[in-house]
Amino acid sequence: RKWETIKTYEDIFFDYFDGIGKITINRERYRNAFRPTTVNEMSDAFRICREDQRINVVVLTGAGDKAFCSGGDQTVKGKGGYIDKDGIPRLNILEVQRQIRSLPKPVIAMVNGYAIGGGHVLHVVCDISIASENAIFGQTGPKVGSFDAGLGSSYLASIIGQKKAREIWFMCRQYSAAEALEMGLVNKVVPFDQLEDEVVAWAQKMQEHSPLALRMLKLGLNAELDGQVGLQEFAGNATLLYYLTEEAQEGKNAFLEKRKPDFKKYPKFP
Ligand code: 2NE
Repeated sequence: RKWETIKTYEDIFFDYFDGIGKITINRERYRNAFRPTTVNEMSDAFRICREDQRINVVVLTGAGDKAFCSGGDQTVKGKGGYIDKDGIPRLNILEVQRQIRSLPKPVIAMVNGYAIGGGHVLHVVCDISIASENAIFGQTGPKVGSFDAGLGSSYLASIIGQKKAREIWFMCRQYSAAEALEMGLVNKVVPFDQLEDEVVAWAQKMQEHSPLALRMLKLGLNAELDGQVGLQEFAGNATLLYYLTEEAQEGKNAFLEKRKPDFKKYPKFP
């Protein structure tokens, strides 16, 4: 399989193959921990994934065979957040979480090792998680002076249940891929050397299906949990579909032609 580079960055790889955009955190030295630069680059790549007409499915992973992502880079954690070259503390990973959630295309976490801390949250917010047998899952926040009480907790609880989510956060234990599968935290576990093949097969299967149908399903599943913001996203997509109708075109055309619109001629769908 030949991945072609979409864009070159400092901390991530961003590649394309057969309708798939693959974002790889490339900081093996730190178990693929993210610093603000990493996060800015991920954010840029996710924005491109949203716009690029060739990309139907996005894959998020980490470089090497040890870690998917070990969360925020503790070596640059200062007062108020993670500090980058500009000296300003940031927690910009939350923006990437929101990007993954609202991206109108499926996002698959290809979990190739440790998914820990903020790295665990990243796989949680992806639509699908496929893990290798050596993957290990867990939160460490309360042990290292941090927490993610947002999607990292509430969405986690909606996936695996309140008791288990509280256990994961309060105990800060590590869980095997088999345990993750058992609790519904991942969709499938495969041997490490089959991981990418499996993920690509899932991505190809999804690409046989209607992109608009997948898009509306993702947004509907989000909307159930996301309150007014979920409704706003869902409604935005309903507007998109409405703009494709003759009925909506009539409104705009009548305005431009300075006449009264005639909406009566369009079919009603009971
Ligand atoms: C990931 C884990 C369990 C791996 O353990 P192991 O034994 O395989 O590797 P080791 O030796 O711990 O790590 C290898 C090198 O990577 C660095 C280590 O310090 C070590 O460096 P050297 O000793 O060789 O110099 N490294 C690993 N993770 C790092 C990190 N996150 N930041 C900086 N350097 C890191 C084990 O390494 C581990 O437990 N890592 C820390 C996990 C963690 O606590 N992450 C932060 C959670 S908080 C968070 O991510 C967060 C949040 O809570 C809310 C919002 C945003 C972020």
